[in-house]
Amino acid sequence: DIHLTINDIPLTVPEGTTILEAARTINIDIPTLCHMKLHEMHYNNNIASCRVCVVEIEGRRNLASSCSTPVMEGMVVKTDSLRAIQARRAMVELLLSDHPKSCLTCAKNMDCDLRKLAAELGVRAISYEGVESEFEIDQSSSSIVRDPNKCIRCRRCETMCNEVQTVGVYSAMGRGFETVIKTAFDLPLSQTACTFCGQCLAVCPTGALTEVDQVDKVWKALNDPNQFVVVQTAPAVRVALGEEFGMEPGSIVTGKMVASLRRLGFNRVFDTDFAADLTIMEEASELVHRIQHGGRLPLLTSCCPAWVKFFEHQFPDLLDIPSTCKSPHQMMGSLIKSYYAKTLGIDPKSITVVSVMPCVAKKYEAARPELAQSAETADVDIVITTRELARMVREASIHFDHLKDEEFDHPLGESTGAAIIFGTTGGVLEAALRTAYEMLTGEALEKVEFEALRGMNGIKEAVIPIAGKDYRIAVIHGLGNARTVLEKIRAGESDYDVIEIMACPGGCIGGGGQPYHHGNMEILKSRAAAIYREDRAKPLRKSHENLAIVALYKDYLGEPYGERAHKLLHTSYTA
Ligand code: HC1
Ligand code: SF4
Repeated sequence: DIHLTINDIPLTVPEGTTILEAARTINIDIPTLCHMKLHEMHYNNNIASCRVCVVEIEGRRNLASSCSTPVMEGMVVKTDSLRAIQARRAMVELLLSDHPKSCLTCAKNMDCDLRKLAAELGVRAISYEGVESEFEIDQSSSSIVRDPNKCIRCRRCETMCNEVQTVGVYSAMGRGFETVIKTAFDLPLSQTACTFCGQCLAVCPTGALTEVDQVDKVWKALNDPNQFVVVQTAPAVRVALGEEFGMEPGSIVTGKMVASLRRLGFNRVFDTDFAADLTIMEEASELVHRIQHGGRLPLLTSCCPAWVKFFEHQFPDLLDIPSTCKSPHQMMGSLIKSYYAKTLGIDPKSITVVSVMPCVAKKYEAARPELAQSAETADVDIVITTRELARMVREASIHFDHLKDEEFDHPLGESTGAAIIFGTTGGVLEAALRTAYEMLTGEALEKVEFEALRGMNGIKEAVIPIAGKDYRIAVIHGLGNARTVLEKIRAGESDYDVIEIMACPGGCIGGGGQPYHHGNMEILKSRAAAIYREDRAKPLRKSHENLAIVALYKDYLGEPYGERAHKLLHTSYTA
């Protein structure tokens, strides 16, 4: 152990701790811009480039970056000396000298770390005359907007994309203050292997990376008297939306969310959870079919669009192993534009389907042409993120936390506990097992929790005996972890039967469209805990017990994994 003092407070910390980490143990939060470290998720952006975290160390002439300097025996550190504060202020001024002064209208605005830091440090004027760079804004994709003019070269996006996701879209070109973060050959994002997972924008401290804003498109549909506007909400939205209105992470706001959507003027408020139950019916049937007919294993889940794009780009030789199930919100879109349009007697072209998702890749997914039933109308017309919904609620001056709980509309608003857990890593497979077990054994599953599939480990494994056979299961989140396992499958070195893969660390609760968690793992854990609370509180916890689903098969779809189900609920992949 190492003994030192920080601001005259004596403390003892393990060897190898940085000054930044040591200070946090005594509630001194030294500011940082580039630093990002999460042990469980293996994020580590430790390039000490922003120098905002500098501190004074007795006996040393130069200030030290606290994020990269390990503690030493007897060290005397001052984090709040005038010199340290002035140096930090100067660094922020320098960054601002080369930064657009458009804070008032910036999409990141209240969430921008640079703006917040300028305020906290009392930067009142910018004394450096910098030449502002003029890069083109990249609006080529349906998911992400890249404004390199707002980039402060912290390299967090690079770490997320290259190390955590192993997609490798970004790299730094040039040196020192001339550095710019570019895509390879400076290509627009739409022409790179970007999966649109949004993890880069989730950690970007400024407005350099933001989602494609579709709020006004929704307002337009809501104000069009010829459109019947239906909204659906993803499982993970209800456990995070409250944070946008100052509530504690892990608050469950399902009822208030539904109430706010009705206030906004949606004609029907449906639940993606209904479609998650439907996905389980299809995916569990597909799994059982493959098991009983000698089909190819492992089956890989297919509800995460960033993961789908990843395997299409990186593993084109394995396109026959992912499940053919569309993702739940796309299944819901298909049903609304077919079955439900018929029920209402409305032309599908006069129905606008809006999905509220924790994800920016869902915007790209909804625009994939093969997912539409006809060339004239998409199945899902508009996707907005959790953050965009929060903004609509604010724009409409709705006092969110005072809303009384309301219920989803019937029948596409009915769901079980199996559906809600889709929102966190491990949930899709746990839900699938609850149904597949009963399909394979014909017996009731008593204990519905599969604890081995829960938690934040990047790769979780379990062997689960069902009907006399052991099934090898893996649950993976983060695309880098997925690559590791996919390479084993490619090499014939893996014997899994079924694997769940989600692109974002934590699963959908950590999606790129969620309220910014600023790298705080505790927030993700609280959201996951809320998901499991919601599951426990549901009277039904197995997808096949959802009565609205049973009725849908009886009245319209026919058999699970049957002909009509195939036409509406399944898809195929292209390299
Ligand atoms: Fe997800 Fe899914 S769980 S992919 O994370 O399968 O986005 O929440 O809506 O479609 O249900 C996201 C979440 C979401 C789909 C479902
Ligand atoms: Fe990389 Fe994901 Fe960002 Fe695309 S969205 S650049 S894959 S981190």
